[in-house]
Amino acid sequence: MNRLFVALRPPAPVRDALLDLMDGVEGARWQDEDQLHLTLRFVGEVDAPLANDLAAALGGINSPPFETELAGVGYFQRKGRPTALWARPAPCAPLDILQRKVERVCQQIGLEPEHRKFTPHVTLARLGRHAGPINGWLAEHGTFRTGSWQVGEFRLYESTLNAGGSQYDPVASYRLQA
Ligand code: 3AM
Repeated sequence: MNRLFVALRPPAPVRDALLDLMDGVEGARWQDEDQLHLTLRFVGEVDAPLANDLAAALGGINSPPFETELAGVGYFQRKGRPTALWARPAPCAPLDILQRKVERVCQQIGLEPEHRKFTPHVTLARLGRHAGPINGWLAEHGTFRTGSWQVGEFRLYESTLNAGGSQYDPVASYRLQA
């Protein structure tokens, strides 16, 4: 079985800007540079034939390159407790269109539809039960903005769960073309 997801990989200068945000919350498990990504679709565990179908079907997506930027930070919470810190893209119609194309392909090959609303973000940290307060961090980085970059490809990633965190390995890249 392969645990897969489809994502964008921010370019190096953007990753550097994200790494600069990774301080100031006690107990936060900050992501490593090589973990940084913007998930378009979490696929989950699929067997090898389905993984191959997905890899091939993603190659059929036709979408032009587009510009995007990250603007703002925030957090996810569960039962009133913050669980993750993230940076989010500014509203970006081409990003939403690409996400919908990826979703359509996933359904065409037989995956269950993703019903949760697409909330584009780049996870910066996971927060356990004993993490410190995040209000200061949120206030400090409220005006975070990367400047825009061109998205020229998206990737299929394999996720491996290790004791120390998740390892994300790109298994295929798909060039966006006008
Ligand atoms: O893009 P982020 O870092 O927010 O949390 C996992 C990570 O999200 C998420 O998929 C991304 C790559 O692993 N993920 C893991 N299990 C998931 C699940 N069961 C999940 N997303 C939705 N459902």
